[in-house]
Amino acid sequence: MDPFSEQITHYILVAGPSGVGKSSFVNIASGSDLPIGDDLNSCTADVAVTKPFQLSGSQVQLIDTPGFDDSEVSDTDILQRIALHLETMYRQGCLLKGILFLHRISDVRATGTARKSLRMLQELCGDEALQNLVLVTTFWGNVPQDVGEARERQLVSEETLFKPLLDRGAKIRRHKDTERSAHEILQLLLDKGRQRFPLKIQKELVDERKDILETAAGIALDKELALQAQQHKAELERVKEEIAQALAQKDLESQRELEEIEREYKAKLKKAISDRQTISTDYAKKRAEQDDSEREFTYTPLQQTVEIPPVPLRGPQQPNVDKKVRHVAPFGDHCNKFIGFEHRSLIGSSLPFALSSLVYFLITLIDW
Ligand SMILES: Nc1nc2c(ncn2[C@@H]2O[C@H](COP(=O)(O)OP(=O)(O)O)[C@@H](O)[C@H]2O)c(=O)[nH]1
Ligand SMILES: [Mg+2]
Repeated sequence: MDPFSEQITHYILVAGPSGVGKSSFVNIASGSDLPIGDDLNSCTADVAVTKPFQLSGSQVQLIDTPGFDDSEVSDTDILQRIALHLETMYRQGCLLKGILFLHRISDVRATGTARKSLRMLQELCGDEALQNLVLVTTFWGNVPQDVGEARERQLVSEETLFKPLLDRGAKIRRHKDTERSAHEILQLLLDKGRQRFPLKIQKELVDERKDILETAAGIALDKELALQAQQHKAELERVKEEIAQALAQKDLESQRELEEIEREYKAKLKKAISDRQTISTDYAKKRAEQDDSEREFTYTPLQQTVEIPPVPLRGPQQPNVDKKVRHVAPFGDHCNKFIGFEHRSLIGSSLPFALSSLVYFLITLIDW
């Protein structure tokens, strides 16, 4: 039994790829007015928290997140934004009551993006928190019922889709795009006996003081970026060959078009390489900026107040070391872990990553 379940706000994270209906779900459930896909500047580029609302005697706030496939914002940026929010929340003594992962049943088959989002979710959550995960299928109105049901059967039985999550305690529900349906889904997570767990990334960043690139989600994303860089390089090689052919045939028009494509691939490759190199320092910078500014959102203060030392240092961006964070923590064990902070420099955990990134960069340059 969760001893704090009666007194606090229940925070529920809503995740999934772009366009699956996360912001729509959040709006319909909470009466909020977050921008959705049809609006101008549609995408939820940042994490957004709704105002509190009441649901069957509980106070709830939903946390809307951007998808790992935003056309404007890179995956590394998305990971940093979500991680920073989760880290801040944990430092402020709050645990999520649950997580929703939305999936569009109208998709003919699970896209690469859906699979990537699911992988990232697993790395962010870890196994324990999967007990508080609901996999929510949306867009049921866009498919015949029997087709939707067949796709649902595939989702629950496939090892690379929902099966491993369901095996570890996650649930699956259909969202009918109504307030009632959204509330029924949330209700599943609000059960008073349901224990709250820290997410894996929260424990990694706060308790274990890992660099973001050392976290399971950071490692998964790094692999993804390495793969992307490899693909861009292969594409670049192919375009170079085509340019050579166009030159030999004196086909000026094709040559110009191909050179334009070549420039695009070069830019993509450069971005994939630099994203891998800068994720740690960018995250430290974002964290320091947040500490130095008024926080956009503060999680509900809980019972016990303790002083904790500031965020541990990593990389060259050094937050103000004298600053004390006023921290309110409800869960004894974690409070004790918070108190044990000390600073670490780049020569702790980040050096191997910095070196491997440098080597990778040099190899890529030579190849290129
Ligand atoms: N047909 C249908 N459309 C939906 C549903 N949920 C969201 N939409 C639409 O899908 C688009 C993207 O929704 P949005 O909530 O912004 O998705 P997000 O990117 O995951 O936050 C918008 O045009 C919504 O109106 C649903 O359950 N059924
Ligand atoms: Mg959205």
